[in-house]
Amino acid sequence: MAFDYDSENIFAKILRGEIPNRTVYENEHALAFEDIRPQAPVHVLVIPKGPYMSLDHFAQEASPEEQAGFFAAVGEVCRKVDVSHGFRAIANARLHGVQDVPHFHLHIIGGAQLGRMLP
Ligand code: IU
Repeated sequence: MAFDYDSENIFAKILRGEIPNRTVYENEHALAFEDIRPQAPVHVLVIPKGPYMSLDHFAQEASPEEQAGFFAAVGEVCRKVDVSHGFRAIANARLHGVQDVPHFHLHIIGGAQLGRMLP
């Protein structure tokens, strides 16, 4: 499918420094920050710095360097926050995935026992 990135989305504004965020970790290719409406004691969003709207867009079109930088950031976030007992990583995509912000983000959720998602 053709991906149509909207550069006025809120995470693009965060990346441009137009809106503040509570940064957990940053490298050349990714930014990780605290979710403003945390669903658990740990709720961090990791986003690529490039204009990718969803996980499939990022996986199909980001360069190997961007993808490596993104996953390095995920690793650093997991080192920094308390997810020693485990966590959940979620990427909602588009309409059926109930994605609200159209810039790819991985939710890292943990710090407490989570409920089972799938039967
Ligand atoms: P979703 O995966 O697109 O459905 O989730 C978007 C998340 O972005 C959601 O958890 C919001 O609380 C979060 N968020 C944020 O951290 N800062 C913002 O300014 C906005 C949304 I708007």
